[in-house]
Amino acid sequence: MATPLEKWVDEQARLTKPKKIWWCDGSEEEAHRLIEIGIKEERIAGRPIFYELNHRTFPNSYLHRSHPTDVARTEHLTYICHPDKETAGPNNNWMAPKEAKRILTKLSDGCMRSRTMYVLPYMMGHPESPYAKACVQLTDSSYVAISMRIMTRMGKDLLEKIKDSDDFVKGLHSVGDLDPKRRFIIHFPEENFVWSIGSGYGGNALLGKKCFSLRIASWLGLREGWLAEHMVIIGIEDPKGNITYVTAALPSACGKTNLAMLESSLTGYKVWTLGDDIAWLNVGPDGRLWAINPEIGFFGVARGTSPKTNPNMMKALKKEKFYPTLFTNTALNLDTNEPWWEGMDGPVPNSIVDWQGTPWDSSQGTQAAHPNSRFTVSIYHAPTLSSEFDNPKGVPISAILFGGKRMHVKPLVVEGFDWQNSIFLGSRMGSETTAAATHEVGVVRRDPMAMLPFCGYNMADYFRHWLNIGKRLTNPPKIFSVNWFRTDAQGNYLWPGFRENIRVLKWVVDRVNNRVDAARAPIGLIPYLKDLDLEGLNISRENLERLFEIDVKEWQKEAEDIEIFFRSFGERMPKEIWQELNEMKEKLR
Ligand code: SAT
Ligand code: MN
Repeated sequence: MATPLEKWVDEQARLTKPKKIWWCDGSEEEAHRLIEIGIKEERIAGRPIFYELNHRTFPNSYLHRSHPTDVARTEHLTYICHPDKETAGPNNNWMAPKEAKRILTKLSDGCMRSRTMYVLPYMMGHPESPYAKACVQLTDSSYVAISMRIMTRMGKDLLEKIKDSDDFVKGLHSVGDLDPKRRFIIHFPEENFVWSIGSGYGGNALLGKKCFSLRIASWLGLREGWLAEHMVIIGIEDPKGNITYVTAALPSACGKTNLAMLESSLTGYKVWTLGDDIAWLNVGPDGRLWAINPEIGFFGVARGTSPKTNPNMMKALKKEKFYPTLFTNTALNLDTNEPWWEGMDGPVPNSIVDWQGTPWDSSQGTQAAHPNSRFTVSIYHAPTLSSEFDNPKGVPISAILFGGKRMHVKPLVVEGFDWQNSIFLGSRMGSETTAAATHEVGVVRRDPMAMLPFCGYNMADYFRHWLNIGKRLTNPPKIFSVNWFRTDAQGNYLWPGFRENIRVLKWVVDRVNNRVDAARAPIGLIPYLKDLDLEGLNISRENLERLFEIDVKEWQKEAEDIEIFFRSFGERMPKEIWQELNEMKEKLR
């Protein structure tokens, strides 16, 4: 008798019509075989899936070049198909589930013809964690199969676990013909099912990542009483050896990976890495908030990564390793056969092809590496990996940071007055858009808790859920907003960022431990400058004051913009959040 999994795979195969079905076991030999096939046999739009890179300097690393129109998440083609539109909310695209299935069925008919369907059994979360979820993705891309092996706990032992049960998260993925007109990333939260066609790009195609671990998981979290968040998880060790665990939500391509692996500029302080993208947060029996990272890899932005901005990542990328590491849409140094990107240290190499394989030189005025070029690398290669990473219980969180990229308006760091005010602080976040999704880059949009593209239901209900979680926390984390990106009148960054961000983290830890006071401003609590450790940092008093300046006129405009956003949620918006906005406006008067 066929198991529910076998039946499901069979049904999908009858629709998509692959030439063969390959049940992946997650082994190292299999990964090598898949890469070999990707180099020698498999083709997408006529080109190989992988190119071998210089294994002396970048051990076990491969380059992947995507279709030129398939370089980022496509939010306008991403849908959340709850039975009713209201549940999806104004923050999501919506279609009736039946209609979505009709469209997808048509597009998927025979979409894997002459291709292999890979069956990927994987776990999000440590297998011994009560929060872990069993998942199976089908895909016709070896790039996706290898990426999923790096990013998730993949293996055939999971098939043993699933056995006769129907309780696993399903993902059906095909690159289709890569035509954006026939591209859809569609979620069926009621069925724990994601169906994606027409893209091979990370966030559109690695269905365990944004699709399941954020969009579907956030919906599960609402019903089961937990949170799935777009957050870094780190441990901050102080000179006495005490470790404070912190999560930080920042929109895509705003420096989460650099923060997760921060190399401290303050002696005695050290940052330990637990995750760079996704945190699942649960209320523990002790009344604290506990975090696990459901992933085991990084899918980070390559451009700008260097020994200066992220020395620990450079070490991870060059480490001798068993897991493969993938580089996607970086440029290639033809002399050395190494990946290259703008912002990597050292002189521009002589002989370069760009992210599409076309000869390139810097006088062209074009970009060699795509702005959203990426690496996919195992977290076990991070020299900063926390010893708690594989603890199925996770780590207790003492502080949460909500961030965004704002050239103006927002101070370096602000603390919420209390839980309710802090949820307002998270919900009012805005950020300049980046190349991680296909849209105009650099315009400010509201991005509450950095979850706008990832919340799998109505965000008004999401704010309510955060408020409710707070009621169950007897020992809640303190909540802060951060902004590393404020500029002066000439557009120069006021704050050096990167390793110097430890100075902000240190203040956060001091606040958590009630070691320092803070000043009450209309928008929250801000540091007294004397409490910031600026030892050895070359920053003018003027710049420092600018970093914390609260311009009442700018903030009144900000409040208007926040209000317009909140209004889009109508009656569903929690009155507590309105109350906080009104109080802030009052204080700004
Ligand atoms: O492509 S992903 O969505 O996985 C990365 C990101 O945009 O955060
Ligand atoms: Mn992300």
